[in-house]
Amino acid sequence: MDSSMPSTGDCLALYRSMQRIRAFENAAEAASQGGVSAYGQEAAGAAQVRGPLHLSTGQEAVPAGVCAHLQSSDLLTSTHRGHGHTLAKGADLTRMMCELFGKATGFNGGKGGSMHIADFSVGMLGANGVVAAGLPIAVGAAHAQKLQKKDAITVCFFGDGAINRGPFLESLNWARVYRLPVLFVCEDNRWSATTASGPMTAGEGASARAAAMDIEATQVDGNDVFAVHAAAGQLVEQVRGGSGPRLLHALTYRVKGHVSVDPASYRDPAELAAALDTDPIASARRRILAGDIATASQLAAIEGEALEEVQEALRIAAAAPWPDPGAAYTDVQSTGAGQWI
Ligand SMILES: Cc1ncc(C[n+]2csc(CCOP(=O)(O)OP(=O)(O)O)c2C)c(N)n1
Repeated sequence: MDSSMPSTGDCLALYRSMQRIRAFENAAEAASQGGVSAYGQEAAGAAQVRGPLHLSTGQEAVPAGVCAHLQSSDLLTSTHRGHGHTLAKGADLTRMMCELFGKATGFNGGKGGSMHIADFSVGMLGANGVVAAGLPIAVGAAHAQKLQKKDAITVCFFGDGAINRGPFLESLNWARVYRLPVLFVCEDNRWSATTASGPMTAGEGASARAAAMDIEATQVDGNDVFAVHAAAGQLVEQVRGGSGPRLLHALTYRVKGHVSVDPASYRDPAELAAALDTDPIASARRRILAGDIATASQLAAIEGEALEEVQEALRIAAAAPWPDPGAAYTDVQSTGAGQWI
């Protein structure tokens, strides 16, 4: 077996994790268009998911490889592109689909949608529509873990665009000064909405900025799930052991547009074509087969299970009840009184 690969069980678990994320997002995208999924299954009727979705297609190896090392007591903050983080952290796939459908059985009772999904029961503290806003939340959570002398750690996902915002600097500084148990994970997909990140970023990017604050950083091919798994394993172990913060800089690529309704006509088709050659699921499949770790039919079965699970989630979400109209007046804060209603 290729020595850079983990055990058979871990290889297949990573493959399954990526397939579940891909299947979920393909189905959610189809449901948002009222169309047909990439697999030919009908998402009946008009759009069942209202509003555009930020899809992480092509980036699945990063959450799969990192979250494989986490327990449900560990905490995680996410971004606007958070379906993969949420699933890899162990949140319920069907409840996430219900949330996208706006149904009462969703994680936020249908009020949050894709960009506000949270599941505290598995340590998923929330997606976040504000770029870089997850960083200070993660650092606060990690500070609480340290004060409470917990073994748990916090993982903080953010994009390459987020490193050009102030909260990145503030959060890394605070985490280093207090030696907090936090792993920062930069998912560098080379784009910040419609702007290429490279020309907008001074210096060498996330790893160099971490180094400037005395935070050890590792750069990894974020489309190689086995490399992400190995690198994240080392960093998680260090952070759990009391090293203080670490940063993982994962180089990947955003295959779809910024949102599901964005055709991304601003980018060079050759760039996309090159990126598709390094698709993390196809690459993992090739390596698993070449290493005789599993057969093609075993991998097909894993993919089939993921597709079935998602189809069942679509059925449940479609049949689930809408929130009671009265619920619109709950979970709101009276700004004058500072009280939750
Ligand atoms: C503070 C803030 N500024 C601008 C936006 C608009 N916006 C949403 S996503 C995005 C790009 C973020 O790029 P990156 O952090 O690399 O994440 P990616 O979308 O590539 O996953 C921008 C500018 C926002 N949501 N929040």
